[in-house]
Amino acid sequence: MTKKAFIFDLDGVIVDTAKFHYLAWKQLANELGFDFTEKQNEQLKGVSRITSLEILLKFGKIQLSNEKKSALLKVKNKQYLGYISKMNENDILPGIKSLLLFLKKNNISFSLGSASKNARLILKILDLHDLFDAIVDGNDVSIAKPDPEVFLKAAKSLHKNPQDCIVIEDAKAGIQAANNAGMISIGIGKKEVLQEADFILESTKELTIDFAKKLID
Ligand code: B16
Ligand code: MG
Repeated sequence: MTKKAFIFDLDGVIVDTAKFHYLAWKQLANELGFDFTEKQNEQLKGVSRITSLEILLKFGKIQLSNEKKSALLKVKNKQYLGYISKMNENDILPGIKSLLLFLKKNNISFSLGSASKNARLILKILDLHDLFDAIVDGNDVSIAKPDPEVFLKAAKSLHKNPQDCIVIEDAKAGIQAANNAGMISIGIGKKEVLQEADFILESTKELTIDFAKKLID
């Protein structure tokens, strides 16, 4: 049996919830009186909910009390939950389900390593929750990516050494977190954003079983 294990990010790797985060943040920005572009949204990927709001408010040059910030986080999450409740198994990104089933069948352990506090709910909506050997999400960590905490906790849950863990990530902050943890990092997305990754794939379609086999050999 291989010593290696996989750690999957959620948003942008298992499912494209990034578009829903963007819509909900954009709506909030518009309500606060400024616009929010897709390019600006790149900086929110992979970072925690509160850090996302702080980055957004900086774009809008707005300062708010902590009380107002928590009220806005609730509004944004409500909006976001509205979008994700309409998802189903068809929203799982290409190649992911077959890869997870392959890993399961071959006793290769895998965990989730996500910044999202909605991660468990999303995995349940996608009917993937029970496949995972461990789930570490935004409720389990105190320091956001690029800090390695989330991935180190995932490795610990899987009883694996960091250097034997392969992290699949779509965000710059997530690749940095994987590298900071001393893990193998696979970036899904644009080269310009993910240049620090050990391997870069354009989309999850390239995350094939053959590619996974080469990583664990
Ligand atoms: P929530 P990941 C991250 O998930 C998202 O990429 C990031 O955009 C979001 O702000 C963060 O989760 C928190 O999400 O509001 O659902 O708690 O990419 O680490 O799976
Ligand atoms: Mg992500």
